[in-house]
Amino acid sequence: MRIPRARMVASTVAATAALAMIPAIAFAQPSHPLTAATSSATSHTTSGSAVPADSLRALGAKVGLRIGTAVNADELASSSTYDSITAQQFSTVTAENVMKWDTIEPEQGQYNYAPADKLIAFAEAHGQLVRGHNLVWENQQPAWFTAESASLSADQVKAILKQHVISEVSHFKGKIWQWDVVNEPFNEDGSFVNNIWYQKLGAAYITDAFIWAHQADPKAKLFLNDYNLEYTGTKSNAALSFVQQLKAKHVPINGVGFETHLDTQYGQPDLLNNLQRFAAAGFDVAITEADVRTTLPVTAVEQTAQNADYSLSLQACLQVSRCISYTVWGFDDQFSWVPSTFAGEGAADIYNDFQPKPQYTTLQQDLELATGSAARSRY
Ligand code: 9MR
Repeated sequence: MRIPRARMVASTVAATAALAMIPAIAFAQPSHPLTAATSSATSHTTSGSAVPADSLRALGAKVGLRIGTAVNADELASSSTYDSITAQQFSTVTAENVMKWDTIEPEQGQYNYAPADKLIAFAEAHGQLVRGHNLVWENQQPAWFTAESASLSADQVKAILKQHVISEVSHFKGKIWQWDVVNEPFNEDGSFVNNIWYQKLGAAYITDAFIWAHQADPKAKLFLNDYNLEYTGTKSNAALSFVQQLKAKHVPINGVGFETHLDTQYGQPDLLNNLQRFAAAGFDVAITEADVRTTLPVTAVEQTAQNADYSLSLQACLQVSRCISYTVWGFDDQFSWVPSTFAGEGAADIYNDFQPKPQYTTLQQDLELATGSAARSRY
């Protein structure tokens, strides 16, 4: 699923050509009132539970950076330890799965918002902002759609996509800080993923999704989210070129999410350079799915490499004022997506069995060191 750097090849033709068809539409770039509303909740969450002064969220608040986690809805509903770590350590949460389309609309026209609504209620109770993940992706589509999609006309596919985006964004209107509107649209060679949306609609599906999301919640920050943008190369070059062209056409895109699923065997990315160049182009940026997997069992050498990768990603974000959140893709190895995807790899998270690992201490220390520098306005 994550593709080694060595396999990347060059071609950005499709990404560039597709933009020629985008109409010019004027949209304001919104800020979000939720940001200011919860910015001072550092010693207590709004529900009154204590936030330790040395927690990631409290230390992040001191330097103006929200620290987040993806949340497993089943654990949130069943484990008080999971809940208290989520509340105490993080100031933003992302639904790991329950805002994806297959959960939201399991039968056409029948909506299942309850699991995501519970997460939002949890976030509101604990003074956290919510990253909405995600609206348009080739994975985790409902079975009713995948069963019929190939036989649908372009107009039918477009109507279904519009209905989905507008329905979901409208339901959560005012409650989402950042939306991952389009998820993982690029191949490693810079071309567009040939998903059903691209097959039927071309790259216009991306433009339309941002426009519809903005219409449904004009104050949400709208993101394009992808992996391997951390590395300077064909994929990140194509993504930068594409989002710049969207912005030039006044398509309402605010930010770019860098997933940052790292693996010690592939070496370190030049993430800082990439955050900087997207920020310089006028985009908010965010680390949206950080984890660092390695081959099991973890040796001392690999542990050191994992710590270094976490440190690199956090420090890169800290150095870019438009990097508005640093989110780990789950905090505990018990619930990580990694072992079932990469045989023999794991230990990617900052806790195991609800105990903080050296990776946690690394993030904590980096945030503590950063408190010596001036807090930024992004919080
Ligand atoms: O962590 C998610 C896992 O529980 C799901 O089974 C998987 C299905 O596609 O998606 C995982 O999350 C992905 C995220 O939504 C997008 N970026 C890659 C993440 C890891 O695969």
